[in-house]
Amino acid sequence: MAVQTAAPDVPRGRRGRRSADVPALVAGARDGDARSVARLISLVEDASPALREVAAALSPHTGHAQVIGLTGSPGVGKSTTTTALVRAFRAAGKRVGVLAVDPSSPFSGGALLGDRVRMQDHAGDAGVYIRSMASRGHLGGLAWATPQALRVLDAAGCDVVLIETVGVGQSELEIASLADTTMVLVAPGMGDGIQAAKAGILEVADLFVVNKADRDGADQTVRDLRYMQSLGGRFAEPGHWRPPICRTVASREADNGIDKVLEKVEEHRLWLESSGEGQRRREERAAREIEAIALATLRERLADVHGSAALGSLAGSVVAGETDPFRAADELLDKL
Ligand SMILES: Nc1nc2c(ncn2[C@@H]2O[C@H](COP(=O)(O)OP(=O)(O)OP(=O)(O)O)[C@@H](O)[C@H]2O)c(=O)[nH]1
Ligand SMILES: [Mg+2]
Repeated sequence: MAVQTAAPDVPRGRRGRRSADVPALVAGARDGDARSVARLISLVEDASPALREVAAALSPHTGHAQVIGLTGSPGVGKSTTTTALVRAFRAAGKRVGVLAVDPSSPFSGGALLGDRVRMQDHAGDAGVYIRSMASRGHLGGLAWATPQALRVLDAAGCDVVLIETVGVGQSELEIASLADTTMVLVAPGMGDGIQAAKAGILEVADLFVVNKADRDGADQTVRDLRYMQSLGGRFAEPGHWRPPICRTVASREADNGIDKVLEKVEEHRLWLESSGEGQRRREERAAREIEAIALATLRERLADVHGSAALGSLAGSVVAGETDPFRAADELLDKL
């Protein structure tokens, strides 16, 4: 893939102040220029003034990528599995984007740095784009920034985008819900199955992957998952997708079970298409995105000088008993 553009890269920390040549960046990204992709992601995740222009320029080129989410407890093997999947998709000639999202980490080092090191496998391959995202510094949070980064990778021509996120709480579930297909990884002996059920992760799984199947207890973990599935859930409805359970040893180069995972992902993709569920999920995703943007905009307006002055005077009226907080809220919304 030719490296094409000469778009200037703005140093982090001063982003957004210098104006970006958005059309050139989008053209560069579509030509596979990694620096243009990086710059576009920075512009969207930092909510730069160019954000709207970027979003408008990207939208005609989106809707192509197959989005696959990987979630699970820390250390279960998400990055290793991601690396194995990237290898498999590359072997099939696909362009691949990877978003490694770490909602729990306020720092940019630690686990993410580890991810980057392991991902060096793919360094220098122009058909792979890898980006780590941590919660620090994002105006609207990761739940807001991740779909925007996804759009950039989609528009840049990625056939597949893999999103890795640690499964520990609600925001991860939101991020997982960005995916067309969500894989929940568990490992033997980690008590993951039970934890997963608690976290509601069972509900988001389209596919279970019992990784580290080379360890003792893999059979038991599979049985635990089957048992939990037998208790019901959305997949108990007729015609609904029943999440298959695959075993992998992601750390092995060959005979690692990844082929089976890919097979199941493809089956799920076909089911999404034939059942209409794929379209439904994409629309729901877009609806949430619109809602998040609208709410962020409202919050911004509330915080600006005009909004906070109005809020202050209404608060006075409520304290004085001249109005109630519900009427005051209506008035505030009218003023905005
Ligand atoms: N025995 C065995 N070890 C594995 C397997 N897959 C991954 N590992 C090892 O497990 C450790 C954690 O793997 P990662 O891929 O970093 O796990 P992760 O889920 O991405 O971890 P975090 O991003 O920190 O949550 C590494 O030392 C891997 O080499 C496997 O199938 N079998
Ligand atoms: Mg990882």
